[in-house]
Amino acid sequence: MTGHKLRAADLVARRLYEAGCRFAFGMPGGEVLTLVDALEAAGIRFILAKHENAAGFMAEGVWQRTGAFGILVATVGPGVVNGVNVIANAEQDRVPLIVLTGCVDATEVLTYTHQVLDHQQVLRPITKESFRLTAEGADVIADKAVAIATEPRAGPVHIDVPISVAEQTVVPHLLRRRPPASPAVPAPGHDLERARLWLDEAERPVMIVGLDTLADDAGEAIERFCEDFSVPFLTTYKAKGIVPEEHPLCLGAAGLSPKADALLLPFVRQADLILCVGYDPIEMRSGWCEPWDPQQVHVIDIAAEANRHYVHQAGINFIAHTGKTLEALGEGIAGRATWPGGEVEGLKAALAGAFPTGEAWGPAAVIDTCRRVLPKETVATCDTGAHRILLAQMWQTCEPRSLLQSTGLCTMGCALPLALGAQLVEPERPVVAFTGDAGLLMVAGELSTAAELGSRVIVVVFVDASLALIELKQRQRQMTNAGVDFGAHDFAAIGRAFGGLGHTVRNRAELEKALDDALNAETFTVIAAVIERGSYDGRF
Ligand SMILES: Cc1ncc(C[n+]2csc(CCOP(=O)(O)OP(=O)(O)O)c2C)c(N)n1
Repeated sequence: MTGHKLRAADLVARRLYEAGCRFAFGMPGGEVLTLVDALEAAGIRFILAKHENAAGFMAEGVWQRTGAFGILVATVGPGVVNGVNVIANAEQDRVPLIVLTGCVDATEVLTYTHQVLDHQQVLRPITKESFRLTAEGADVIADKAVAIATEPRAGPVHIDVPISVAEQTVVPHLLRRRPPASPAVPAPGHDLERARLWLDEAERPVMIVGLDTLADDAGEAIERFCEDFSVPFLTTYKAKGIVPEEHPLCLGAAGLSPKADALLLPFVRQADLILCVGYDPIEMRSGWCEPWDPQQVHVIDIAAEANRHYVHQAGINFIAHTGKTLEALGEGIAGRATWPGGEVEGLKAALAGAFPTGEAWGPAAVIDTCRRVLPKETVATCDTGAHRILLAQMWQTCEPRSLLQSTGLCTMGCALPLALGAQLVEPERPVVAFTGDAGLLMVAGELSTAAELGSRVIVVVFVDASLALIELKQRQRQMTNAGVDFGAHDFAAIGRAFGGLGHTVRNRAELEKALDDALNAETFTVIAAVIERGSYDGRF
């Protein structure tokens, strides 16, 4: 198909629009102005963030809630390197992200050095692919970038766009489009038959559900399989809610909590069949390294990619769609009662006891109060730190992608921008960002973006004037207190300074009132929940 000529930047923008994108985030410099112009012309709204890193998390928030991958725009030199953290996050957290950067033309670079660095060399180790746009190849590069970013496991793809190439006009090659691949299912044969036999024999099966299942939309298949074969399941933090967590077979989430691991790992080690379903161990801490002996127990691994991590091993590995594979495994096999000693009920009771909700005040009381007051359909985001470990264990979700966080890279500074992205595409849904005080200080400038977007995000800050998680580790190692405590600031006033509401709360009743006000507010709200230093001790 031929057509009239377009700028190369327009071809990229049109492909991204065709793929469903309606928002791009970033901070422009002169080198990306043509790109911004092309995105807007294609129907993709460009939103100015106050830091490229936050821009990338806003893009992720949009993707998590709409399925349309995000776009990060960064300008030459400082703009690109400011985005490194969120691009690495997209790679480790399996987030599809198109990174558009502006660069100086190859010929100019021969006699010009200001701000010039090799963007591709910086970003290659943390992207699935890095392209340098050519005018004639613009359409194909855009299509390849979309395909590579979105195919499992998803991740970031970089397109470096030389200034003059963006402007060059070319005829599009619209026929060079690659449709997404059909889901893979296990081929009939020895492995499938053996796996079915193991399922048929299992008396103590357990399932570990991970993030590939989100991409596969496998929630219903998992729920049916677990019910049919009485399989208790635990999830990683990212997979929380893939089956509503109130399900009687749900053992909650595993990830960063030693307390939870101390209960979950021994249970998993008692199993006679372990089903790893879309389980990507990048989310897990060291307790989950070689947690079982595959010679001693039947382990079936169903994942989007071959096991190159060697964090655990399985007797049978399927690289396939998780939901379809469970269907193939279970076909024609009769279910049976499992775990005859009441181990599942015992474990659930022990887990509930490990994370009590009854304290008068403190971080667990903040989480418990928020969970009770905020509507069930609330989307929550969470930053990195002590508060997240507790929250990821305590915050029950009833749908997938409703607790957003950085679980692979585990970076600070993600909760507020993730929430802004999520709220942008679902303005009617309550969105709450939980963050430590240091994490909020990293991205406080985005409260300005919250105001500009008219966002009604609720930001709950755990204020203890401390890097609680690191302070705890320092103390546990009997080291001198150094570099982990900082000033107590008036976060409510900071919220008000940016045009939102601000509340400081010191007990459950004040928090309830502040949440009620926030739910009815026309602006964003910052709720500063003041807790004691050291109040996470023994909590997770
Ligand atoms: C960008 C980044 N820098 C440093 C760290 C290491 N780190 C992990 S948790 C943490 C403390 C966070 O403090 P705060 O936001 O106050 O949360 P809290 O631990 O008090 O809940 C730090 C510094 C990180 N994960 N990410």
